[in-house]
Amino acid sequence: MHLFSPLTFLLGVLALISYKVLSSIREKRRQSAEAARRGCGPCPILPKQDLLGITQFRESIRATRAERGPKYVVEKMDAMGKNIHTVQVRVLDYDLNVTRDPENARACFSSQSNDFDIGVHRTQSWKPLLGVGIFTSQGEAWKHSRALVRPQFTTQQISDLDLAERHTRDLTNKIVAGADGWTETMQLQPLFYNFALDTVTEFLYGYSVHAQNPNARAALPTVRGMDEPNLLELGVNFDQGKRWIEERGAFYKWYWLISSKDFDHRCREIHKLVDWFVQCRLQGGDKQKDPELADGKKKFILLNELAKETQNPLELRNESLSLLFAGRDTAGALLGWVFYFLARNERVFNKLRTLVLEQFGSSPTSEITFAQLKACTYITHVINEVFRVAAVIPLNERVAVRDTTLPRGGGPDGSQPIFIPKGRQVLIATYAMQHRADIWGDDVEDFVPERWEGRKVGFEFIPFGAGPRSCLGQQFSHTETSYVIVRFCQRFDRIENMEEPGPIRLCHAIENRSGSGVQVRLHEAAR
Ligand code: HEM
Ligand SMILES: *[C@@H]1O[C@H](CO)[C@@H](O)[C@H](O)[C@H]1NC(C)=O
Ligand SMILES: *[C@@H]1O[C@H](CO)[C@@H](O)[C@H](O)[C@H]1NC(C)=O
Ligand SMILES: CC(=O)N[C@H]1CO[C@H](CO)[C@@H](O)[C@@H]1O
Repeated sequence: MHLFSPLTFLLGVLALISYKVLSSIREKRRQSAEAARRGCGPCPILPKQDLLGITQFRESIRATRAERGPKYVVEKMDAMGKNIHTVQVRVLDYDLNVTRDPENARACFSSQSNDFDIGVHRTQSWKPLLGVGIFTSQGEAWKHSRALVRPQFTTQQISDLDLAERHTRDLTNKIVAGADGWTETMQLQPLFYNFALDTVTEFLYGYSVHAQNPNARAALPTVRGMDEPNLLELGVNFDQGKRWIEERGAFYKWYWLISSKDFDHRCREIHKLVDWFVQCRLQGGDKQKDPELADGKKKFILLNELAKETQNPLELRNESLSLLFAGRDTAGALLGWVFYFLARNERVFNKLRTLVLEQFGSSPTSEITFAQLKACTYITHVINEVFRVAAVIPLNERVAVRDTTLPRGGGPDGSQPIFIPKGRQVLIATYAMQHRADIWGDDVEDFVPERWEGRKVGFEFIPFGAGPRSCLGQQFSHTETSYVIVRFCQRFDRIENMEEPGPIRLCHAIENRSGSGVQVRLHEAAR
């Protein structure tokens, strides 16, 4: 007997469709009643070129591939009006709100608001690689992770300049000048990614993968039940794994359409390697000695501190992977952008170099202290300006965990609040916010570190996020970046852009780097 004849099937489908339509109408009604009750005004909607919103979807993917994704967002908003800062976008049947209004960003991020959390799409697209850790969890699970990880980022632990010194030395050793003092034309970007990977793996696990200098790698201890890992593969597997995650992220709620054997393979390999670090720690107990420590100083290793709190190998894997992910490519991309702009702004480079030599001396082996790095405000202004113009993370997101409002963007002049129903995703377009002439002035597109003198910033500049989920690695990355800047300025007195002129290419992954890398040649200072 057939339980489902074609007719019952058809009736079933019809019933389902009418149910969907009805409940969607009911939900729309509920939302407008709720919006009216809260005194919300309507918010501008990006004009749809077609009924389904397919054009929008195609356009945005095309802009991303052409390495101008963040600029595309600015243009779309400008096209609706220079003073329109919050819009609604419809991608297929998925509604999004996009904002470049600092007040709305404040509402999404600030600790007063419990109405927003990170979206479930982020968790779902990243989970196969990262597991569930501080970067991917929500609600109570996130609170647990944050409480576990946060104490490890105290000033004393992140100001270990020895770590920065050793890896910066490996970095500058890669740069060799000829007889006339000039290097060949070089691509700096991969060097910075390797530098960042080396630093963060040593900080987290106590073992650098030494991507910059494989000869420096010491023999690894034996770990019962595990093969010796190939540390060098970590960077490659991470890059490839991340490409899959990006792909999944770009498909919003259809992330699950993207899956592949290669992705599974990358995840497995990464987990195997991290599990080796974890087992090494768990089996070695407190007696685990770090093989790279020569001078008897006790080195801070984040995994060791976590292991005092939990012995669950999966938790140790998940939490440390979140940190590896958060800390590697962001730091590499930032360094790339710093030298991208220095190579194009001779005045800024010369001023920076003069100040660095004044404060740190001209010898590339001079001692550098944490206090000195903090005191050199021009370095901070340069880094801020790099963040502003290039936006290492050009887009952030939050999802409403309950019906709520954003304070601005509604009504004819955009001054009324707007209604955000539970589950709605809000994209916070940080790049767009940092390119608003009404906030930054008419020279908004120029690279001018001086604009930071005496400037107080609010939510219009949040390169590290803000509020309860703000970046834990901010100080760590500032120290690392400043350190590299100082050593470069001491060693080189000129940096020349070797790339053909052309528009800035914003290769937007999760973090964003220059699409054409950083092609320069450097001139060694005379000694
Ligand atoms: C240039 C370097 C960096 C940039 C631009 C950056 C940016 C960010 C941003 C924007 C967020 C917030 C994400 C959100 O709102 O959902 C974040 C979170 C985070 N970052 Fe960074 N980051 C950098 C370096 C680092 C480093 C070096 C580490 C660690 C070693 C790190 C660890 C974290 C962690 C753990 C979080 C998650 C915090 C939470 O959700 O509670 N970051 N970062
Ligand atoms: C977001 O979109 C909804 C409709 O999908 C609209 O009612 C609301 O006003 C928009 N809010 C923002 C912040 O754009
Ligand atoms: C770690 O992440 C994996 C997914 O990769 C998940 O199955 C597991 O439950 C997580 N474990 C802990 C303790 O966080
Ligand atoms: C780290 C890095 O550069 N990631 C990716 C940036 O985006 C390009 C193109 O989408 C990828 O090729 C990179 O792997």
